[in-house]
Amino acid sequence: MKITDARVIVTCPGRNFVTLKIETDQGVYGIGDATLNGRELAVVSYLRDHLAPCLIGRDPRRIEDIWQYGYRGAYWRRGPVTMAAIAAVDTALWDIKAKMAGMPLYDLLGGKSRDGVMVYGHANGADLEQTVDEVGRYIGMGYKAIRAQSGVPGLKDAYGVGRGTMYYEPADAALPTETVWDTRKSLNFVPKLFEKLRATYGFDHHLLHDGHHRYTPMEAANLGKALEPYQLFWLEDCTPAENQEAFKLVRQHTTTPLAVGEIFNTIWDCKDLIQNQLIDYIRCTVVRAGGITHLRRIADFAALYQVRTGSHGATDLSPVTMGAALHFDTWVPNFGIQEYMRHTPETDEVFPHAYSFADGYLHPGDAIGHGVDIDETIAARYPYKPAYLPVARLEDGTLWNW
Ligand code: CS2
Ligand code: MG
Repeated sequence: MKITDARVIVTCPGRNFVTLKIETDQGVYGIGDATLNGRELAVVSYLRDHLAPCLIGRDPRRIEDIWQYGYRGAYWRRGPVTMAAIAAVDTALWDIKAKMAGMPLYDLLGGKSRDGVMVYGHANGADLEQTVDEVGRYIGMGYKAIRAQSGVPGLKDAYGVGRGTMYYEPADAALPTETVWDTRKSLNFVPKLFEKLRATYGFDHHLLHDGHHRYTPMEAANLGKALEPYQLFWLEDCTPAENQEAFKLVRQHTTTPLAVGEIFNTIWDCKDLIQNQLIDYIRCTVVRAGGITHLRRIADFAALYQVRTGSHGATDLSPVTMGAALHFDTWVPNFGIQEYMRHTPETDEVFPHAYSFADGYLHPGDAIGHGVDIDETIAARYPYKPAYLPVARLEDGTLWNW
């Protein structure tokens, strides 16, 4: 069996997606996601100009060997561009293997560990009242877990506050939008939001919050402590994690569960966090962290330390990543939760998929492979459009973490 073609498809049904389609001499093809929000074309070139030509003629059944070829073989290891390209190849190859076996991918991975994948949705509002109402709306839709982000009094454009209600999309301009951040105002406000949420809806639902890397370790410790009475499912990205040791300080001060990992690319980015039990949830997902092959390695390592998974699932992860992640989530023993930000109907039309939402759970469906395809005719109607994530500055103009 041989790979005959590896083609990159770029489409922008409201936001940019980069998709790899690998074809074989046996007529079976596989699909992988390679989208890197705001830096899409770098991965297009990596795949089209560098990795795809090396795949032609290889045996697609040798997934592990091809993964190692992409990782060790480049000499230049890791990084978001390389790992997104490797992920796309790996995801497409698992799709092919599962189709060859005539199985849904979760069966090939080891079979179902659960009946449904608990997801969390995004409730966000311009202010406290609107956010409280939004959480109520998500509860009404059947969600068991809800992330709450709100506009902060005195701050324009706080992180996570969308323009619409269902389809929040931060990459909103042809050049980065500039937003303003002030930690003091946020620290003063966020505990009040969760106090109100618990007073309104009680303690039956899981509530989550994303700090989006904006706090220093001591500020994060302070926030975690202040949120303890409201029993969050997790506090996400409370501080940047390039220095994994930073989480030690946060951990010493709070029992609020900690989650991190959406911008990690390999097991090396989370090795110390996991083995020192400094986090509770590891949020790496398929496209960012080298595909199913590498994500499985991370999850198995995390299981030794009772760290559970919590795959990133924002709209910049295409339905292909969502489908693959759901098969992974259905199998992985140490599953925690899956993020679920809905794609627009235009995106769903470009990527026909077998997964579906019911009662707070996503189900991968029983299609063979990972169950997500790309309709190239519809995709061609939406050409690439430059779009960047915003940047954040402190009130005095200092560039901060968005
Ligand atoms: C966020 C993302 O989903 C999340 O938790 O942190 O929305 C993130 O901002 C985007 O994926 C960036 O592309
Ligand atoms: Mg996040």
